[in-house]
Amino acid sequence: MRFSFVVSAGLGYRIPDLFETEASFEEFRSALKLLKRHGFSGLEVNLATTEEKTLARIAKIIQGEGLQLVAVGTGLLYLKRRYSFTDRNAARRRRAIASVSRLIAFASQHDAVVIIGLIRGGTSVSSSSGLLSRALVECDRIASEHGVRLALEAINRYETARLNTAAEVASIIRDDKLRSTGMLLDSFHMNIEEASIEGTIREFHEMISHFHIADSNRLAPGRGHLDVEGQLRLLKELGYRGWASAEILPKPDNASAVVDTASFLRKRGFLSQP
Ligand SMILES: [Mn+2]
Repeated sequence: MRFSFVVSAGLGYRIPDLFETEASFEEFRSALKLLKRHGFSGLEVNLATTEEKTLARIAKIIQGEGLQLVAVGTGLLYLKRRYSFTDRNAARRRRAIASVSRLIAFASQHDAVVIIGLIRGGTSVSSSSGLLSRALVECDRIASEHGVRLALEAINRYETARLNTAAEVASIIRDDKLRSTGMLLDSFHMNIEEASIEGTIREFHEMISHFHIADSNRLAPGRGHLDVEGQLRLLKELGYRGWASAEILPKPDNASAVVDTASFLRKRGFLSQP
């Protein structure tokens, strides 16, 4: 198991205007330098843009800093642009799928997974679950054409009305025969939805294609009351070989979030000295 850190306009190392202003590209570069210095080898971004030129520029910075892009999040397409797989408006559904498709092509150049999170839509249930299935089947087909894995995230009920638990994610993957789609488990969401976090990891570990770590309050591990160490030991014991990304609130600030996460992981032998 290897460790990465989210850099985005929202969670993780937060740059509010990320990839929207000139200055934000320089700040992005500084963020990567800090991650590298603290021993992280991977990075996860959440993208609201699918513009070729911007994606190429992002890739160049990541490469220049010697980090690996391990996951591309798509939730900002929903949060910033209101694109969703379950929108009643067909044009917006098309735009959601087309945008994810472009990010799948981008991810394929980096061996990164593409996260399917809030792009499924938020807490209002205004459409049939058929729309969600149709979009997932199409994205799964596009992903398989590109040799990319999708990571379908179980997200808590306060953020979305659909696929809140690992069991629900597992069912849709099986029922819709999604061959390029795995599961994304997130400590923070599991703590809200699952009867047992360890039990969930044990039951579904073979389907996990990406993992998010955070403590109970979504701060760095060790700053809340979850046994994040136990979760990581269990993943390791079960042979999980993917990435675990810190997706945490940058409190009190970005640098402390990185330093606290790195020192938690290093003290417990998960991260080696940089
Ligand atoms: Mn997450």
